[in-house]
Amino acid sequence: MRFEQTFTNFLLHHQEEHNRTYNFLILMDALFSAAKHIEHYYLTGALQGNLGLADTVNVHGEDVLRMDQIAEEITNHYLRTSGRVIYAISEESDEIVQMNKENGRYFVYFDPLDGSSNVPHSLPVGFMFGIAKRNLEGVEDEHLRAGKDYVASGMFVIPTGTFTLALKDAGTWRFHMDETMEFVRPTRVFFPEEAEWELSFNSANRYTFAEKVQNWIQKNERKYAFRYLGSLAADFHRLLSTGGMFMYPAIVNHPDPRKNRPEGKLRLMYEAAVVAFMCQEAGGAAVDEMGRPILDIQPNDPHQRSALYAGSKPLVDDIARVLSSG
Ligand code: AHM
Ligand code: MG
Repeated sequence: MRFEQTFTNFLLHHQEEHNRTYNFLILMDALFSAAKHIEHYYLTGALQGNLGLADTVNVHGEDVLRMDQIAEEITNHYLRTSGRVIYAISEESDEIVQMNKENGRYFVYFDPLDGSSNVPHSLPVGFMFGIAKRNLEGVEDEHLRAGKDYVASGMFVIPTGTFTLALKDAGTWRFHMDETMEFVRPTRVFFPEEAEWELSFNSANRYTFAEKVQNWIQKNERKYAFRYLGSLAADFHRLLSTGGMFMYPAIVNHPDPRKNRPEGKLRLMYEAAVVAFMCQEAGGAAVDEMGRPILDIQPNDPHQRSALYAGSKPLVDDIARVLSSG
């Protein structure tokens, strides 16, 4: 018979090797329970009528889908009952979601269903999260953490049964769901050397990007294949295997100036920094519209946005030089 190493076994060994507690395992168990339930509701969503609108708008003024609400409720339930979370920040909640102020150990920043335009089609979406730990040496002031202070970040690509987790100073790892819905076969991932690198961005927006970004695209795009699913987790999942660069630049030249997004579209704490942390642990890099490392950006607002350029280091370094030049 052939047996696969389970995620729990992998993490148990990791924690013991580094003389850590089992609290992180309990937190991960909560995230797995949430992901499996979201996966179930998504797989059955078309037949149950759960892939449509919920008749409300979120904190960002965007239409909320029924699945957004379901995924949010599920995740908050499992995080809260784990007893390990001080508070959570979710794309779907304006307010910080208070959980266990006294005895919690972690802060969790999450987007339970990222890539909303794919939902009506049952195509891949992401459940993305970043995790930071409370100050164990002194008073905890509960400030918003920059990506460099995360201890882990990860993403489930739903409903594909794949999961990727980056652990601080211990790599980015990929897992697959087996026939019992267990995540198994830890496989370390690194961005590959240039071979079949891909570029991934919404090409319909290209004339709305800053001129220097448009010039960079024009100069470089013919060297690479182009892929875009419109779901950050799914697009980034693919890039981790092929190498290349995902971009969501600032929108600064829209013909309708009201539609400009000079600060970018993606959310820093539970989208951009989550990807940037996985990039770093896989040997890649991620920067914002100024060419600054995403992991260095100190959030002032839980729902702050950022432009994102993430992927293979030589490509990201190249565009960072362009972005940071006058
Ligand atoms: P969402 O949180 O509303 O789903 O938006 C985030 C998503 C990302 O997953 C994806 O990379 C991007 O927005 C797609 O945007 P666009 O449709 O403008 O290409
Ligand atoms: Mg999102």
